[in-house]
Amino acid sequence: MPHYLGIDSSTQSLSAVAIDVEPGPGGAGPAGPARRRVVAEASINFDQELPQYGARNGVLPNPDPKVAHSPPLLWADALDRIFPKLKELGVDLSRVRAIAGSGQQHGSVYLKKGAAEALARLDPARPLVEGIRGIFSRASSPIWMDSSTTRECREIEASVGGSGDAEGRALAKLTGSRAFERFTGPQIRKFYRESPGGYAETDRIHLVSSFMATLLSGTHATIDPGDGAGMNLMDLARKTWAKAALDATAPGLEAKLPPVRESWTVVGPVSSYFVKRHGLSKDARVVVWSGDNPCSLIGVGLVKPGRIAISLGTSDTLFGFMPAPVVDEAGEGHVFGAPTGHYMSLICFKNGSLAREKVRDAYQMGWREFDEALRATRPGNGGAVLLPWFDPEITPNVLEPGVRRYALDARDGPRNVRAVVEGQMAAMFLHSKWMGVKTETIYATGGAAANREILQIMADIHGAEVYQFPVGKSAALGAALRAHHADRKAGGQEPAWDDVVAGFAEPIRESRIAPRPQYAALYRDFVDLYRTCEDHARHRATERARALEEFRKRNES
Ligand code: XUL
Repeated sequence: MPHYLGIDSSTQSLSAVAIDVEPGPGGAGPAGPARRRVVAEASINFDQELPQYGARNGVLPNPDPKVAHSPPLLWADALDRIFPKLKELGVDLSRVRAIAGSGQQHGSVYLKKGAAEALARLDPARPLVEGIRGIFSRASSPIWMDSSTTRECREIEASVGGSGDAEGRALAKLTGSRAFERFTGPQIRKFYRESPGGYAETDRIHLVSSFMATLLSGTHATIDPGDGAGMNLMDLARKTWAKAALDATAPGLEAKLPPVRESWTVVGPVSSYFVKRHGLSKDARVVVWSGDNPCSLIGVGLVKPGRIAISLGTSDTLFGFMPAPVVDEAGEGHVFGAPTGHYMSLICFKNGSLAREKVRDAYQMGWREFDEALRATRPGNGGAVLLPWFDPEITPNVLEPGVRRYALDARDGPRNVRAVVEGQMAAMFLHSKWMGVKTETIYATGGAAANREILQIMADIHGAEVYQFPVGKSAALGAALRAHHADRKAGGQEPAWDDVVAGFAEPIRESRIAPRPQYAALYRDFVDLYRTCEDHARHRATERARALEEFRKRNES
């Protein structure tokens, strides 16, 4: 039976999921669940297994909290090391028919002329990193956690929309998002401004996704509309580079970018390095990689409208399938391409798992104690609110980090634990309103989705039922499913997405967590209170005090 491989290059780790799919009768028909299975899941944690790159939580320490870069060599090294791990787990790599991948979004990799030639000449007897040390025109890669490009954001928005367009509406309409600090275009502009020589020396700018596909295939890979939309450079409707955005960003940029191609594009066969070093078949196809969120959309089976997913990972994201783009023109949301050829809506919170971990660690707890704290405290926390802005926040846009506590004693561990989770869930509820979806069901994924106490709070605050998934690595699984889809397309079939995801990306029925009706009114008040605290942190003290009083009057006996 052929294997399909999905690899997820994320902020703190690189993971792989290998699946088996036996074609139905005639090769194209739907295959039942019995014929589909996950063969192996493997992971490399950067801090634990590759500390020599000096990153912490996958990011290079920097005195400026707004700057977040990672070493691209670290990602390449992890890619080289995942194949022996899969082999150890019994995966016969020669049976892999196609590999697709998922990358943390927005991060960029800068390569000199001759990079592809160097990749074609790699010596399979030596580790990958030894052969690619010289290909970079910029040693480190700005990643999605970087928030140091506010100036460039405003410049790009003004250039595309004119000086009257303070909210970046024109750019949002064109590219799916107003300018965001972490997006690739503003990052490229900053590099061009601060290091014009380095920019001139750069022959190709890749996303994390297209860089990894380039390593695997030994040829410059294309970018798909899912990840391309996270750059503030792609015309969302046409799925091509947008001239106005390119011109606003840096001179000569188009020549440095790989072209945008559909999410099922086959980049080429796997390079001879991976064939000889790791025993992959020389016919194995490398499929264009996409962003982690577009891949997760597939990994949780969102190939039709009507449901949303929440991913609790390094970043927390909330996303849903969209048949046609509806852009949040002046807001905080994004529209990306979906790997099905449609669209997806998304909001992203930077203070996700790292914020939960910071609170856990501050009170010397493990996850068990964290859960106990959630069980021991009351819904609504007596009106205590914590704004979890340990790092600069993306949603809402908060550039000066700092945790804010309202009616909450910093020494009270259990209530702080509840406050961080309730705060995160309230923020998701509030800031997803623009999507206009009445959420009845949420698919939960990402590491923290294993935690049912957290999911209960999610269900209660959103007033929606929540489901878990058998495969936690939804981005890597989604990539494996994309590999399968692209392989069938390349073989002349027209696989239906429903069929592609069937038997894999299905929630566990028995995992259903229902919202508790007795807390519905309380959490409505809590969300209001949370909103006023957010506003207060942005200077609206009076309303917050009134809302707290109101909350207590109604909910405290
Ligand atoms: C999405 C975003 C993050 C990264 C890292 O816009 O910035 O979710 O993709 O996972």
